[in-house]
Amino acid sequence: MKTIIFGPANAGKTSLMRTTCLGYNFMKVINLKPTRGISRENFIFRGLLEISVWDFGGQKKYLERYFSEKQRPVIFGDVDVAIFMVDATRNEQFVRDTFDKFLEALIQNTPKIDKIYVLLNKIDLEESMEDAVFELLTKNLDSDYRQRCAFTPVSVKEGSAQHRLIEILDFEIQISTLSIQRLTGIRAILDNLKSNTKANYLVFNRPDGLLISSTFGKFSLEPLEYIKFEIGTLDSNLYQIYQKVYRIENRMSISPLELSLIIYESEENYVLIKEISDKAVLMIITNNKENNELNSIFDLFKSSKFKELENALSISSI
Ligand SMILES: Nc1nc2c(ncn2[C@@H]2O[C@H](COP(=O)(O)OP(=O)(O)OP(=O)(O)O)[C@@H](O)[C@H]2O)c(=O)[nH]1
Ligand SMILES: [Mg+2]
Repeated sequence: MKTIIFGPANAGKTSLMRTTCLGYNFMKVINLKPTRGISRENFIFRGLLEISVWDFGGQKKYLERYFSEKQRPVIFGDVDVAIFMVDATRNEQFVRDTFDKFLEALIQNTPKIDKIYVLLNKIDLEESMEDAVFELLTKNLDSDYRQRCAFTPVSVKEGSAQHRLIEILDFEIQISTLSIQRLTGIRAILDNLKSNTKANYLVFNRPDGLLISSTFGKFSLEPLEYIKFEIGTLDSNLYQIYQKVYRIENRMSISPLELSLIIYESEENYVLIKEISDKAVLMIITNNKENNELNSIFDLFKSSKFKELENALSISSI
């Protein structure tokens, strides 16, 4: 699914892409360099939808190239999701000119595109003039173009831009038959696991950290829609220590992948975190603290149902 994130320099396009699709936090993208030309990356969004994100460097020298006769069809053809992003602190005619050229090139090369998402970013800043920028972009805009555009004031820093992008891509999941088939398969396995153990199961995708499916219902259900499992939780020096202990005991070394289960304990239940290959993380919340509940979960890891879950998740990453 071709997803383009277009707009003038410094709008926050790369920051949005990295924080949403790679699960980075804002601090990690604060020192990004301007994107040089086009950067294309493939992701499996939410473990369900294959997306190819085209992130465009917005400096003037690149913009001219994108609109050239030669590049237009390649760049603006066959677009599935179109996002135009601007820095809402910049109320400049140049931004409008770029928007006009963008709309024209997009609609000419992908006439069927019926939603164009326009993000007015950086509203966390005091200098943000999102209302004026909205005026700038919509004044005397062709009514057909206007109808296709959905404007949203957002902030990558505060997270609302990521929520908007997730909402946009979740909508695409819901209209993709293949994604829905994958989802139905995974959900059926989780429900089956639950019926054997009473625990609740949640599967999170790597690397975006978003929920793929759970025994609580739809992934887009509040309050789980935007929740992110921070994979970093599993990264610690545990493996190093473990390896040293192994050496003391003169045993063969073991790969970090085989250290893949963490158990937390609360007053009322256990929370188990298990890595499923490098594609997903399974969280299990037990219903009680009885030993046989834990034992049946351990049995499950060795069972064919668990293999089925692994397979279902790896199929979703082809
Ligand atoms: N305050 C604030 N700063 C932001 C926000 N989003 C991005 N930035 C900052 O804006 C700067 C530019 O962000 P980028 O993501 O590199 O912008 P870009 O649109 O990819 O820029 P080009 O690649 O040159 O086209 C970075 O310093 C970001 O940290 C936001 O919501 N609020
Ligand atoms: Mg960039």
